[in-house]
Amino acid sequence: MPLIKTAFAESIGTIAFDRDAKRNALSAGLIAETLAALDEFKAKRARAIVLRSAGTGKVWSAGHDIDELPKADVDPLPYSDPLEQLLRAVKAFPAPVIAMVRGSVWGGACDLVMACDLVYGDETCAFAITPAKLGLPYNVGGFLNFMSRLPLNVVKEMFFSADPISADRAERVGIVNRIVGATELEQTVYGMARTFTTRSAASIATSKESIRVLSESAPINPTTFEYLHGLRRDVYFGPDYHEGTAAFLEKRPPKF
Ligand code: LCV
Repeated sequence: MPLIKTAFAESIGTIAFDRDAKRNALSAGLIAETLAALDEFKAKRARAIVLRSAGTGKVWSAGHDIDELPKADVDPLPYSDPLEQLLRAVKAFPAPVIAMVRGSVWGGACDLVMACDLVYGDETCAFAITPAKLGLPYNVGGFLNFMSRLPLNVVKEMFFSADPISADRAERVGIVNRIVGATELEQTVYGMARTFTTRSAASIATSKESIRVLSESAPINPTTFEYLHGLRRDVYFGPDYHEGTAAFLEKRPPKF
């Protein structure tokens, strides 16, 4: 069974997560299909991509597939992690990627939405980043993804509380470009995508790549990187990561 649905019309590629049984958790399989779809749309010279859920359920995506997280004592979010590969592919895609969000967005899926170029949601959308619930250390690229978009106090509220930011606040703090009514969301998103198809693809691709390079240019020296890596190791070798992932799998609240 495919884990995503895709469509291509008017030079716009659509990728819809279709794994509702697991609340569109971003498994390696689902991500592999998504990366293949992005490659196909790149070959077709897509002028815009829409990333959405195939369903109309309460959850856009439950984030990283927790069943696939290493159970302990291993970096849970290494550079090679499929979700990290997807974040880089979205940021490198040579046309705008628009997240169309209905329902709640959790963990790494929130990072994915923040990696998209534009985000539109309806009043049911909500956004949570959840390493504090799983007892795991997020990674440097992920922190920078949030810090380059949101005020630090909002970044800290999200990472410390792991609580969802509701639709109206998400618009106020800048997680989304716009919140529109549920019945207008699709036409708003595809209307913006169609606008991109009438503009210079070369100019847009250069703007997107230049903004990516400049926004990611956070100079840190090797000692600082080693220090940050050491902080992360202390957590993923620690007791909380064991407890956080076990609690989820045993369907009980974690005891930190
Ligand atoms: C695997 C799942 C998942 C899931 N993985 O439905 O940001 S970080 O650092 O934490 C990063 C590592 C990350 O992204 O971690 C994942 C963070 N995600 C979350 O914390 C969300 C966990 N899920 C939930 O809180 C609930 O499932 C929500 C609120 C999303 C939906 O609740 P709902 O009551 O609608 P269930 O909880 O009953 O889930 C339905 C099925 O989906 C599985 C879950 O185990 C269940 O499977 P079974 O029916 O086989 O029991 N599922 C949900 N999320 N991230 N599997």
